[in-house]
Amino acid sequence: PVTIRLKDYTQPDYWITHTDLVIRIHDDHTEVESRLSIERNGDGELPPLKLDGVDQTIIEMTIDDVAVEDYHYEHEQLILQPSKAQFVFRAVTHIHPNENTSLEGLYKSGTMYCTQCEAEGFRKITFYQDRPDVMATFTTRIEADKAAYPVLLANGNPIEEGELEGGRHFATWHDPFVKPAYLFATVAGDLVRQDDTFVTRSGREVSLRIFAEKHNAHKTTFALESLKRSMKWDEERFGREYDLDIFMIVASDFFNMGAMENKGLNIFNSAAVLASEETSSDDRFERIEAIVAHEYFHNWSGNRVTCRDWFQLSLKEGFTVFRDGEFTADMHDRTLKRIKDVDFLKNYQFPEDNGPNAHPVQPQEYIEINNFYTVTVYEKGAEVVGMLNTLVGDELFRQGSDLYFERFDGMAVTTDDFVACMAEVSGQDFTQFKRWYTQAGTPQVDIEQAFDAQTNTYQLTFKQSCKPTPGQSEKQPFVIPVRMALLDQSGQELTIDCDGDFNADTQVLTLSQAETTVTFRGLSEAPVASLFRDFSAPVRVRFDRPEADVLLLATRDPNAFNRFDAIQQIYMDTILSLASGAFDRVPDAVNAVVEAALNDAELSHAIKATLLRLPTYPLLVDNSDTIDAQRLVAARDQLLNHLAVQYVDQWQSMTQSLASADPYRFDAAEAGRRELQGLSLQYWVKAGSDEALNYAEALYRAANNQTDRLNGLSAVLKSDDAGRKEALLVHYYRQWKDDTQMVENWLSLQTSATDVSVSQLKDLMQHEAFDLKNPNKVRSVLGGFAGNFKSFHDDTGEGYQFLAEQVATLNAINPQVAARFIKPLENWKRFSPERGEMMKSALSHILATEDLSPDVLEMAQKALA
Ligand code: B3K
Ligand code: ZN
Repeated sequence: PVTIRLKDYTQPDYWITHTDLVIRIHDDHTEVESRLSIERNGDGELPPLKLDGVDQTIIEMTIDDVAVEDYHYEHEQLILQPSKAQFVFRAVTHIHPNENTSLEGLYKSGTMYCTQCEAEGFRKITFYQDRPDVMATFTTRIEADKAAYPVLLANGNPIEEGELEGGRHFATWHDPFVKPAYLFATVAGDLVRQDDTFVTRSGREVSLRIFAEKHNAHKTTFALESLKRSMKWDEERFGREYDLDIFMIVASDFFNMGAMENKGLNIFNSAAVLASEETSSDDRFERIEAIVAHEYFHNWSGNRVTCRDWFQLSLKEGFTVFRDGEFTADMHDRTLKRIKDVDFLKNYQFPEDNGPNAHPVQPQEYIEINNFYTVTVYEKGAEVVGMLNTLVGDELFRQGSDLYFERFDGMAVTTDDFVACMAEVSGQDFTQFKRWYTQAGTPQVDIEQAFDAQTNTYQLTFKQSCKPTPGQSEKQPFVIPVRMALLDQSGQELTIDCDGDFNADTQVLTLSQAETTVTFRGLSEAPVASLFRDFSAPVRVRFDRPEADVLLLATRDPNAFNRFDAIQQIYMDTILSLASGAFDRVPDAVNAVVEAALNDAELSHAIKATLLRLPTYPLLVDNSDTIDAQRLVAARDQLLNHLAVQYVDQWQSMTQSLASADPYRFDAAEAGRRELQGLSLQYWVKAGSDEALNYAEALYRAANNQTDRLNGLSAVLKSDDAGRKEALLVHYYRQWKDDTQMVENWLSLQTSATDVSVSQLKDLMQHEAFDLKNPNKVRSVLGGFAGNFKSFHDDTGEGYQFLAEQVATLNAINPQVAARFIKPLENWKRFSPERGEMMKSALSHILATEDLSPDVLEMAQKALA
């Protein structure tokens, strides 16, 4: 396999200005006829034309209607020599969607045909310059049997439809907006649809349609409502209006990721779009709303303005994640959204940045681009955009965004172009800031404080450093915005007067040196610094300070995010100290913060739940040097038990008082109530009474919505009552076996919410509900298991080998999905040597597999390096 490098980027030799496709679907093959209007880029001698193409049988090729005889095919490219600078290349090829288990290109999902082209799937449909800087208008005609595939869709606006011989029919779509091939989509199926309309702010009426196979058809309303909210919000917050006459979403049961922003025709993983209160938990509702918004927002940040090359992926993904985050914050609860996002970042991105696959937000090289749709490119990328927002302020950020969309509309550009717009509107120089795009690794900020009662001054010294990452041994200092306050002993914010680079309007102190000392004046007593409020920069902070300071923040910081952060720090230190043997019991400080949270009448239910939840295993692993996995499990359990027993009366009364018989409503307040009830119930059950278990079972059985049902069921699954667990799982499957999303949940509950052994996993994979060709099912079982810290890291280590075997099998079916399951093994160096060896040997097993795809090869090689 070849390594592609950013520094080798050159423009293509030819442009494709218009792409005309006819796709003829037949049962045993699909015929694709393409007419590409091609133009030389530049002048001088005509270079060869190189078109990407894989898994196609060539039937016919012409240039300006003359048959092409002279061509060759190497390294997955068709190479031919044009004799003119402008011509029409026509190709007729055959492909086999029914055999396409990679779910990339055109493939069969259940009863329908659909496509996935990002990043490089279009080359599986027709020969093309399959790169994002080649942008064309598209006309797509699709033909299929009318009875089996009554619905025929493609990008753009519908322009014609009609009957054909032999019971077939066709539809033609035209997309007037230039786009790269990765945004192409087409769908043929027997689909049910739900319609609506949206009137844009300039008064254009847009038809909205959501399509699903019949078995999924009753679950589209919530996504449609989410779509309308997204369209309105993007007009108001970012001034972005929709452009085509129609916007469509199609739900597919077989899908490699969450969803895809194809122009005017988004295709979604069913699990990321279909919702009903009976089958979707509150978390799922929120996630669906966010994904619908995310894909819709791509219409501007991604489609109208796209990426020059795949190294610029974060240009669209980081920015769009930032945009969908703002949307969710506006729709629900800003602090809660921030807490969840940061938790996600620390759980997934920090470990990535701290492991063998660490890469910059703008990677410098790749073998398989699909491996770079990572939490670094997406979530850290969004943090980087967020820091730009923090540095320029909301108003200038909006101006910069407007400038970006205007200046680059219809173009394929770079992250530099984006930052340049922010620099231009603000007059700030972001040269140093751009290191966030090019340097991998999470910076660490070490902080020291000193108070001088003589001069009434307080000093903070910040030292930043960043550990080496693969290929980058030296790091230059980052620009780090520190949103901050100084608190007095009652938690009141003091006025800041200092000699640092401090912006009084935004309360942001900006660090740009390796070491910075800031002196704060006019303080009669030592303040407590509340730093990195709302997580103003994606850094690790080390600040050894008196326990009293941390307790003040954990109980009184008016910034709820920092309060959460301080409590998490206390939980984390406690668990790690219990695991290492430094503590033999839970310290009083924990009781103090838990009691403060439990008794705080001002807190919303949702925030209270976040304050009472213990840090997850990935976070604990990421914060310790070497891990003895089972001691960590015991330590976390010890704290959980302690809290369960110590506050059992509160857990019981909270569980009972938070019950509600009202009809289900999904909104921030109700979701928060259910979340806190679920958490209290878990603690209550953990304290060990039958009364609690009976309550959990009753909650499950009486539930009229999936959140309550899962709250009850998860509490039971965490208990030792094997008979009850089994009974509820059998009941669940009987009740819901015809509902795809519910079956996926059922699979993942058994692998993630309770202890599970490899032999149980093997049985589960033999169950009628399982299908190795279906990524959602695979994720439910393997993903659930790999995230089940206690079971995955059990003493035998057989889970590692089992996962490796599955990766080897999946490699031949769906390389993209297979490669994702290498991640759970990649941080083997952080575990105790014996365990690390077992994980490593599983990785070696993967690497020894025959016919490894580039996807799996790249990930396994890196993990072992
Ligand atoms: N852009 C797609 C992801 C494509 C992944 C290709 N392996 C979804 C999204 O980020 O919106
Ligand atoms: Zn995206």
